[in-house]
Amino acid sequence: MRVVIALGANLGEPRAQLEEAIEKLREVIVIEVISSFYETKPFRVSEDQPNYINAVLIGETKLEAEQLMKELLDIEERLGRKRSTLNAARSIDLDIIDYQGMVINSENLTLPHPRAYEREFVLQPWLEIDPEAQLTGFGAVKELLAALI
Ligand code: PH2
Ligand code: MG
Ligand code: MG
Repeated sequence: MRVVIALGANLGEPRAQLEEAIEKLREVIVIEVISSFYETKPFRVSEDQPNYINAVLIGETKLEAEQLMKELLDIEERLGRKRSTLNAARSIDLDIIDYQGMVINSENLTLPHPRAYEREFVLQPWLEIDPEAQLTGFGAVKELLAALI
């Protein structure tokens, strides 16, 4: 299955943590393309936070979506992620943005990612690696991005 994964970090050594996460993701995803790393301002967070480093990658996985999500959470934990409040600063965040264009609304997983459409820090790197990208239910990534900036 073709998957689009967003990576982000704004604590510790964000670039090194993204690199390390990418190596661990290779255990479950055959990665085809990785975007540049973007330094971005914290978006919709309640307190003062450092800038983020964000990236997006596209690859193929044999895992089902829920299984893949579990693996992402496991990698976050191995990289030392501590969960506190929603949108708190973090050492690594791995989100499934799209899984083969599927729509899922389960207790543990909502696909496509429900906030991707308004996040420049996701749409910009995604467009870089797939100029034709479509966000299921929302439209062309190129147009979603243009609507934001
Ligand atoms: N992640 C969030 C909230 N806000 N802002 C930026 N720039 N980058 C992120 O990865 C990010 C954010 C919650 O996941
Ligand atoms: Mg996130
Ligand atoms: Mg997350």
